[in-house]
Amino acid sequence: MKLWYSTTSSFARKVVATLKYHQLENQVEMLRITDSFDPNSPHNQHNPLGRIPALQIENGEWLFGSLLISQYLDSIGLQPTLFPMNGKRWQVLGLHALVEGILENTTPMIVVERRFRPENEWWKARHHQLMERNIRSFMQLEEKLAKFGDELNIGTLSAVCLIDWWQFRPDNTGYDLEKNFPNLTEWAAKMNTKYPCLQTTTPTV
Ligand SMILES: N[C@@H](CCC(=O)N[C@@H](CS)C(=O)NCC(=O)O)C(=O)O
Repeated sequence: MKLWYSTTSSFARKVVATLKYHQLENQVEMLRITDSFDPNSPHNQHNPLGRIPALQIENGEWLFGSLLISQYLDSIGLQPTLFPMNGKRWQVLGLHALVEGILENTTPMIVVERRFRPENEWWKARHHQLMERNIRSFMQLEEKLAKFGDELNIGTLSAVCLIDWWQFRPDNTGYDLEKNFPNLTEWAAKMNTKYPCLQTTTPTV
C-alpha cells in the first residue's frame, strides 16, 4: 500500500495514527508531501480531489477521505477496533462528525484565506460566522468528550488531532484554543502521553 500524507494535516494524522495503532507501518510506503494546497504537489496525480490523505490499497485502487481510509486500515488491523460495533458506535461516529465538521468549517475558507490571501481580501463576515459555529462546536466537543474519558476510538483520536492542530497553527485560525478551552488542550496532552500512536504523530513542519 501507499499513503500520501503530510506531518501538518490533522486529517492525515488521523490516518497515520490509525496505521500506527494497528502496527501496519511495514505494509505501507509513506509518501510525504509538504504543501497539500500546491497544484503541482504529486498527490494530485492520484486524487482528483487534490487532497491528502490518499491511500492506495492492494488492488491498486486509491481511497480518499480520512474516515474511509481509517476504516479500511482498521478493518485489516489486528488490534481492537477503533470503530466499535456495540452501543457506543453512534456516539463515537457522532464525536468524529463533530470534529470533522469543525475542520471542514475551518480549512477550506479560514485557513486558506489567512494563509494565501492578503488580509484586505479576506471574507471576514464569513470567517466570523464560521468561528462562531466552531466555538459552539468546541463547547459541545467538551461535553461529548466527558463521556469517553481517556478511551481511544476514532472519535477521540480525531479530537486529539483537531485540538493539537489548532495549537500548532494558531496563525491559521486566529483563535487561541488553549486560552478559551483549557480542558480540551489538557485532555489532548494526556491522550498524547498515554497512547504511542498519538505521541509519535504530533504535528511538525
Ligand atoms: N474530508 C477530507 C479532507 C482532507 C483535506 O481537506 N485535506 C487538506 C489538508 S489538511 C488538503 O489536502 N487540502 C488541499 C486543498 O484543499 O487544496 C478528509 O477527511 O481526508
